[in-house]
Amino acid sequence: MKKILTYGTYDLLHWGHINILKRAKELGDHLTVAVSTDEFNELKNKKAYHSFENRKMILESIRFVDEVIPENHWEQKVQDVIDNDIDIFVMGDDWKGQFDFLKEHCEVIYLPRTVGISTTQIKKDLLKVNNA
Ligand code: C2G
Repeated sequence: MKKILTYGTYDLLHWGHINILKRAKELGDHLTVAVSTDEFNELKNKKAYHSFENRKMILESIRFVDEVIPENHWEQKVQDVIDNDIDIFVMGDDWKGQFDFLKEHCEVIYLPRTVGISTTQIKKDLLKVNNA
C-alpha cells in the first residue's frame, strides 16, 4: 500500500484544498493529512476561523482523506514519515524546496497550487461584501 502524507491548516475548506487532496490521493492508496492545531497556527501567524477539532472533522469527511493527525510543530515531519510508513510527501508548490530534507526518508512532490482561490481571499471578499 502506497502511503501519502500532506500538511496544512485547511481552514474555510475550498476547492483549492480539495484539488490538492484529490491529486495527493491519486498518487497512492492511503492519504494522511496532518492538520495544524490552533496552537501551531499561532506559530504560523495564522488564526483559523474553524477550531482544530472542526477542521479535523471536516477533513475526515472527505472521501480522498483516510486519516487525519495533528500538526503540532515544524519539527515533526521526519518522525511522522517514519511512524506512518510514508512513501510520498506532498505539498502545494508555494512550499517548493522547503521540505526537501524529507527526501532521505520518502519521495517529495510539490503539486501546482490552484490559482484563484485561497482562504485569505475568501476572508477579504467577505469583508468587502459586509462593508459594502
Ligand atoms: N493549496 C493549494 N491551492 C490553493 C490553496 C492551498 O494547492 N489555492 C494547498 C497548499 O499549497 C497546501 C494545502 O493546500 O499544500 C493547505 O494549504 P493551507 O491550509 O494554507 O496550509 P499552509 O498554511 O500552507 O500550512 O507544515 C506545513 C504547513 O502546515 C502548511
